[in-house]
Order: sequence, then structure tokens, then C-alpha cells
Amino acid sequence: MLEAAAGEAAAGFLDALSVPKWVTPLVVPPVMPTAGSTTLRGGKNADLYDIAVRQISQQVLPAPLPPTTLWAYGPTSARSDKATLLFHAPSATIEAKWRRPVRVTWRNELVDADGRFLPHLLPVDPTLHWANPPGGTTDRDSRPVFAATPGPYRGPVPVVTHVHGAVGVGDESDGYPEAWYLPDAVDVPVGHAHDGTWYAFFRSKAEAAHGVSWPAGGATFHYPDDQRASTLWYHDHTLGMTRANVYAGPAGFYLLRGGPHGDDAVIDSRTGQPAVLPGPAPKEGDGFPSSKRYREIPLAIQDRSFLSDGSLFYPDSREFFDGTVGPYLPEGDVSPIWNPEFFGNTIMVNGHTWPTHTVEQRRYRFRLLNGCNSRFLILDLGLPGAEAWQIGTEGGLLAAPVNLTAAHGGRLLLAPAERADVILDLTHVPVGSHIIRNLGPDEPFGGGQPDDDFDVANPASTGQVLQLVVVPATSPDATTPPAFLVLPAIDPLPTTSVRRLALVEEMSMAPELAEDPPPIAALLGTVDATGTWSTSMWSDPVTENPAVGAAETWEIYNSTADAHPIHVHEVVFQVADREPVVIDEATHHIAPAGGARPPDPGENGWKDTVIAYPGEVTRIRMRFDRGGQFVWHCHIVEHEDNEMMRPYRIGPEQPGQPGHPPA
Ligand SMILES: [Cu+2]
Repeated sequence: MLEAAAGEAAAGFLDALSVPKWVTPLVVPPVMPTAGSTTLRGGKNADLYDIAVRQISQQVLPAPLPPTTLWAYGPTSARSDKATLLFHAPSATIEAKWRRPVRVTWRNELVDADGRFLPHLLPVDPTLHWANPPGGTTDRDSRPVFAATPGPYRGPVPVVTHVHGAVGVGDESDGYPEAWYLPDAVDVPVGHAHDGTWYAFFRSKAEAAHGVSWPAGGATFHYPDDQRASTLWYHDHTLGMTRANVYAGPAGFYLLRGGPHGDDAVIDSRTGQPAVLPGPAPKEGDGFPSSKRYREIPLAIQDRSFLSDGSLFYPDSREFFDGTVGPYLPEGDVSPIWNPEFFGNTIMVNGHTWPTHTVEQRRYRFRLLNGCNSRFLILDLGLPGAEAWQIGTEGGLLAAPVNLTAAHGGRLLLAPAERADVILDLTHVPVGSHIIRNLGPDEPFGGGQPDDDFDVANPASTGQVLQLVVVPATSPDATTPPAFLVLPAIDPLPTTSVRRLALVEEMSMAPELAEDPPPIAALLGTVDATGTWSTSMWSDPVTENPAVGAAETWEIYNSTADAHPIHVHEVVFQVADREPVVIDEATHHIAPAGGARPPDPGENGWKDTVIAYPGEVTRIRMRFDRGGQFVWHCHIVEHEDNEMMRPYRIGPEQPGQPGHPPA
């Protein structure tokens, strides 16, 4: 981090400590306006959306600091002419109802007023296994070979949207990393691939399955919304450049409500009647900004760094991370631009640095998302007199509410991409200003407790998140105290067949760096019957191939020094347990050592992202109900982009699907 600090001083950095805090009011994302509705084959109704990603200017930092150029999703059209066509990062929230499908036409509109493509705002490393549009249809989605160390990619930007946490989605609609598409720009260079390896196959599949035809520079995805009510989010997933695309801004919440496991199924134990949860949340048709007092609010927490002109900063050299100055590819084996992790020096909530929000002495419901690239957050919700209760996780409501204040002193750990549904009871918090802090580290997280096991984030900057200005309640609070909430039951998944997987860090083999080899990639792999791990690259054939209908336990053996948030697409899972392991680096042997511990209380629900701690095996259980080609990966997006992601397939190969490149 010393090298990073020196780099910050040199590079025209905006000093994070010079950014005034608690100036910008918190933005509560409005509801994404529907473009229309349609009746599907079979008679079901579906909501239609038409959403583009565009380059915009947003006052992320408080004025008079300069605005920031970034990318954002927004609606291109709306059914109601009163709707606000807001482009904001994070963008408007898609409000979905249980068993009412949603169909989104996602458009890549990263073009200027003349229809010419806009280059990336941030440095894209072309030496990874990445989308690689310049490779054309033969070498797209590959790791290109260079004669000399290249600079960043400056061509048209590929994008593809994944709804994170969507269950039972067809693979054609999941935002597969090789299903990207360029904007329909007038000046895409001759020979560039306009879309990824899987795009055409999925386009045909979508047409056959849903009767949709994808536009040039876009894709129409179909979400069945059959799963439990839950807090999902959507973001980019392009191969080898997700870190840059997501950091540039495009992301938003997707809230699924209703059904037998939704809010209406929560009971007040005092009466046996339906409980009342804090609300309201924004609704379609509310103005923006709205004069309504929202009491159910999604909060996307993201770290960012800026240059003094207000532009986003993301490192353009590997040197920034650990001082490694090569030898870079092709001379050596170190990628010239990719950084193994990135930690911004400011904290944004809902797209603005250190915002402030006025709240009453009553209960609020916050749907918290860690939207950082690499940073684990430990939110301190232990405001004086407050009581924080976690009621849900990624896959919906927990089996029982967890009193975070009693159990963890009000602390809530969130890895990148994890969500928590939290009721914060401010009834007895003194009137005045209070700060939600972050006690996680400004560096990779390895587990443990703040101060005891690692230095907490800088208390003057990244250690602060959100100001709550507490005022007296203006009306009685009719919501149910969280202690009396009876949440819908969660049936444990039965014990199943076991698949053993490994997380591995790959170090440079360069003789020049042999004294202290720097990491050059993060890898996934399998562990065989003898306990020996072997690694696979993105380009290797599928090794995880559950049958349709299979229920499996995945044992994730972490051989690295850091915690990794592991995300499996298409399913939600239950955390079974974690157990220490013994690791033999020399023989690549890893084995459970006994002393398994149950999941944390806040993990006793359905999840889609789980922390795999170093020195442990983490066991998760899931069922695979729908065939197709999906991915599982680390959600430290720097890792995901550099080989810590693998394709996996449910069921057999599909006729006409792209073949894998030869090993
Ligand atoms: Cu990772």
C-alpha cells in the first residue's frame, strides 16, 4: 500500500481527505419505468424494459468539485410519458413481482452524438484472456499474443449484462461473459468481432424460446422471476474486463417481491397476523427526486478514486499495485496493466461520495449491497441506541432474524457482491448526526476481527460510509419490532453428491522476480480423490457438469492467503459449513483437518455469493434445475477477470453451441 500511496501523490490524484463529507443528499434510486407489457405464449403477462448503457456526467463528488464522466444504465423509453428517463450510476431499480416474467432489451449505446464508438474510460489490459474484439471472429474471447508489451485497449467497448442472483434463467439470458456485444457504431474497425463467441447461439435460442429478435448492439433477456423474493442486482459481465466496466458505473438493483417467501409471508409472533415491515419503497410513477419519505432503501456501497479533474481513477499499470515493473508480457509473464486487487480511497453510497440522509427515530429497512471491486466491508451499524437486525441475504429472507447488535456489536461483514436485508431500528437513537462506519481493511481481507487481525480502513476516509441525521418521528411507527418477526421457513437441502474445487493463486515464474514472485493470476481448479489440486483456465473444457435436477455439495478449498467471495450463477445455495484445511504447497495437497463450524447466523438462508476464507474448505449445497452454460467465479472482479472464473454446464452440451478452443 506504500507504493500505492506514492503513486497517488504523483498522478494528479484527488486527495480523498479534501473531499467534503455529508454534503450530498443520499439518492434513493427511483423505480425503472416499464416500457410496456406483453402477453406471453401460455397467457402469462410480462413486464418489458428497454435499458441502455450510456456515457454521462454525474456529480459524484460534491460541487464545486468537478462532475465525473461515467457510464450508467437508464431507460430509453417508458410506457408513461410522466416517467423520468434517468441515467444514473447506480441506475433505477427494476421492481419485479414473483412469477411475473421480466423481459429487458439491453442496449450498448457507448457512442457519441455522431454514432462513433466511445473508447473505455479506464485502462483495459489486452493481455488477459478477454473479449478481444480486435481478434475478429477467429480470435475473439482469447488471450492474444503480442510481439511487444501493448498499451490499453482503446477500441469500441463490449458489454453484456448479468442479473446477479437470478435463478432459473435460461443461459441465453444470463449475460454469459462470451455473449458480449459492441455498440452499433458507425466506425467499428474492419475485422473487429461485433459480438462474443456465444452471442449468435444465444440470439437464436432466445428467438426460439421467447420469440424475441435482438437488436444490433443489444440483447433481449428474459427473467422468469420464479425464485424467492430477493435482492438482486444487475451489472456488466464481459470477459476479462468486468472490473473496468463495472467500475465505470453501470449497475442497479433488481428487487423481486411477493410469493410464498416474500414480505407478505412474514408473521408478527405477538398476533399470528402478517407483520409490518418498514416502508414505503419507491414505486413506479413516483417523481424524481421524490418528496416521499422512503423507509425501505437500497444502498449500493462502492469505493472509487478520482483525479483532481473529477475523472475516475483506475490504475493503468501493474506498478501501481506492488511496484512490479516487469518483465511484462510477452517478455515475462506479468500482465502490464492488470492489478490483482484495487481499493478506492473514497466511499460512494448510491453513486455519491459520503452522502447524508435524514431519518426519523423509527425503523428503516436497508437493502445493502457491497458493490466494490475488491473491498470487503465491515459496516458498523452500532449507532448509540440503535438495534440492527439482519432479516435477509442474497436469496431472500433468512430463516430467522439475526440481532446484529447483540451478536456482533452491530457489525455486518459484506464481501463484494454480497447483499444483506437489514432493519435498522433508530427509535432510541439520539437526535443528531450519526455516521455509519466501515471497519473492514483497506487491503485484501483474510478473515478475522478489526484491529485484532488487521488494520481497519482509514478512519478519516474509507472508514466512513454514510451520515444519518436523526430527527424525531413525525408519526407513530406501526412496523413490527424485528424480534417478533417470524420469517418463512427454509428447508435444508438434503445431503448430496460432492464436488471438490480449489482456489489457487498463480505466481510469476520469471527468474528476475524469483526472490519474491508477484501474483500474476488467480485460478480455480479441482481437487482429486487423493486431495491433490489441479488448476484450469477459462479456455479449458468444462469440469463442473451437474445433471439437470442434480443436487450437489461443492467443497471449495482455499489454498490462497486471502478470502474470496465465490458466486455461482443460475442457482442459490445453502452454506453447509466451513472446516480448516492442511495445505502442502509443494505437493498441491489440501485436506480437511477437522473442527468444522456451522455457517454464521446471517448465512442461514439462501445465498448466491459466499466467502471462502483462507485455510478452510467452504461447503455449499445447491440444486441445478435448468440446463445450460453458466459460470462460477470469484467476485473480486480483478480475480474474475484474470482466470478466477470457470464455465460450468448443467446437463448435456446443446446442439449448435460453440465448441471450446483446443486446450
Ligand atoms: Cu478471488
